[in-house]
Amino acid sequence: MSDLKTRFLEVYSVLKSDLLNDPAFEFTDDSRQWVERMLDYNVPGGKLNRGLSVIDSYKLLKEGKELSDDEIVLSSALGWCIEWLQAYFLVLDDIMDGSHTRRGQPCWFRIPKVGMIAINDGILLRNHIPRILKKHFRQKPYYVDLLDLFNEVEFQTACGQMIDLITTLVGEKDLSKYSLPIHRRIVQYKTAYYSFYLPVACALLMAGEDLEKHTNVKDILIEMGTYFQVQDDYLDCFGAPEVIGKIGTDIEDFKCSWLVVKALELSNEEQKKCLHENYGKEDPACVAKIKELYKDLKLQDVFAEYESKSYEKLIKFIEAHPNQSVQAVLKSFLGKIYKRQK
Ligand code: GPP
Ligand code: MG
Ligand code: MG
Ligand code: MG
Repeated sequence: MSDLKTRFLEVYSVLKSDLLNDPAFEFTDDSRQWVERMLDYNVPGGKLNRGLSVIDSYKLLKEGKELSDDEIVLSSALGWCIEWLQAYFLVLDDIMDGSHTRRGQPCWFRIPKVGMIAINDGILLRNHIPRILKKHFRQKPYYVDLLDLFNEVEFQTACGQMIDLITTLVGEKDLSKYSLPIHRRIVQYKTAYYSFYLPVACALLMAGEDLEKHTNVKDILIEMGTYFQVQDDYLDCFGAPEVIGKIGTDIEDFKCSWLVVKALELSNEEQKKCLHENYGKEDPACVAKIKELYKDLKLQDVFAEYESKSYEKLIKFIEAHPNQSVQAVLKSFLGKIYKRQK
């Protein structure tokens, strides 16, 4: 394991212990145990790309200079705030999507003793973020900007989640309303801001930068986040569950996924009929028919083409950026997700 990742994981234990001893609440042994188990189950088990990106980006912005202990702890704490945000979103998203597994284990709400307590656990995870920020950043000149950034991004994500959910109502009446522009709008809001813009924006704030001056960086990151969610949509159907750690539900859930939009674009009348008859049904036979159709339409090849085109386009955008360290930040991020299998 790289040294920074080890340091990053050490900071998790410190943050957890602070939260479990938060003087604003009189913990009992039971409540402390509940929170500890809930955190260990939901926060650290992912790829940690978003969290680690804060440290990586901050280091690159400092032109690769060795970071002081204090800088490592602070950038890790910000990285963990994003991982906490992600845990909060995922706990609730899995309830809304009726998912079964996440990160190779049952979704938190599927644990018999948890059930709908998971909703409150989601709220708790969300409330831990300002507590971490207060403890570590209250005295910093960029504290208000950090709080504002997390608020803005959370709002955008919740709006994205809303349109992800209500679009299925429109689709239920008429699947042919699903289109690439609608898909783009959903994924930009539900995924790109918190997964791509937020980590880099945190690093920029820590480095004393003014976010208003970095709108071009934001545009590139939103583009990258869109590409990332297309990958997520693709893996939902074509990924190996043991590798991605989750079983896809987009077909059953009638989602406006990149795959169904492409399928609608490429289908003849008969294939469209098959889509209309089988998309959005729980019945495994219907799901199998949709997957068959996706294969007949060679969506794997269509995706591979999209993937390499997106990569080329993003590299061009990045290389047009005037600042070399910003270019390095963006390229490092892109390198982590290009052709990902999970
Ligand atoms: C990913 O969508 C989007 C989120 C996890 C944001 C959720 C936002 C909330 C306000 C709860 P997805 O459902 O495609 O992700 P996955 O495939 O991982 O379930
Ligand atoms: Mg989901
Ligand atoms: Mg979802
Ligand atoms: Mg998905």
